[in-house]
Amino acid sequence: MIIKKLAFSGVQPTGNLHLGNYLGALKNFVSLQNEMDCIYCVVDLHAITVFQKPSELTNNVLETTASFLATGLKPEKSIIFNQSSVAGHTELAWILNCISRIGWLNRMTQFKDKAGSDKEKASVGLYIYPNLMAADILLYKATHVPVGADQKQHLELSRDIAQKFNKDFNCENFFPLPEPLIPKKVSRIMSLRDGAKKMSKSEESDYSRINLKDSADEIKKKIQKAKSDSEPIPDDSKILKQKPEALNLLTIYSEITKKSLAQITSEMAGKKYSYLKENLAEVLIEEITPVGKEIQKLLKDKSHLKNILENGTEKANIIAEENLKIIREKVGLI
Ligand code: AQP
Repeated sequence: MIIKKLAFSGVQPTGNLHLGNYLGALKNFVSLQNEMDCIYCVVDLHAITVFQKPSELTNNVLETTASFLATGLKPEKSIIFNQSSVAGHTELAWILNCISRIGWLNRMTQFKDKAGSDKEKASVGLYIYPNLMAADILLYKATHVPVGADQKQHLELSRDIAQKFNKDFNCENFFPLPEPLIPKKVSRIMSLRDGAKKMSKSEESDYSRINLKDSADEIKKKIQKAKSDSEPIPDDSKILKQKPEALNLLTIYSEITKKSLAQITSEMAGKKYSYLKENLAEVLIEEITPVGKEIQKLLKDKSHLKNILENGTEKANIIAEENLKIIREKVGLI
């Protein structure tokens, strides 16, 4: 049986998109457009698993859409829409809630991280979020999912759920087992303040991340203040691995300049981090500020952004309804 390749991925509208989202996900989204059909979703229902101010959420949905377009997603090539506008996501999520096992969800590390020490106070939505993510992917029978490394475990759960559905309803290969597409070098960009934490929208300190909308001055300041190391840059990769903040800066530099990490470290070995930071700020400003300017420009015409989402919703809904009709039959729902 020939299965048509289809990519699906989502981004939460929880604030400014940052360099981690850009290198770990968005750049991959853009290049996949030339390889297969793609569906990209602003996952607003995932965002509300943690309280969002309603007016901020609305703005963030449009800003995430603008960020998709500014980084190179094309509505003529990819379906771009927001999750809550296609009701099939929540319907399938309910069905999958009944397939997924509590023991599987108990193993999800992102819930443990996000819920913090008082899990009793976390929303039920946050706990079952990975089932909704499985529904997002399986609703379109997606075969490939471009994501950062932090989503790997959720993707594995989606595969387990797909497999159990196929087995329970005796329909081998009905849901393809979605493959994660995780960029090797930049699968997890770390915080500029703490090399043990990933760069994140919800991290309190804005100095922990480079936002796509940051000005040249802000980028420069954040890179200058980024945690590095008091020793000069080592040429030994074993030493570098023990210095996560320094490794993070060199990895970002290597990705943006498209040179290998080995080449960068041998060029910079023995130099102070201030030298790397100067060069890094320069290449980041060149790469990121045009994206930020394009986001600002697109945000001036909100009705254009809403139109793009509406058109995408129409297209996504057709595929979702076709698939859901069969899913309902398989489950025995009339
Ligand atoms: N630091 C990162 N490095 C590499 N990839 C990353 N991604 C996120 N952070 C990094 C990838 O970006 C895509 C969209 O992520 P998301 O915004 O939907 O959710 P998230 O992973 O929870 O991102 P944040 O920034 O940490 O958001 P908040 O703070 O709201 O939870 C995903 O493919 C993700 O892997």
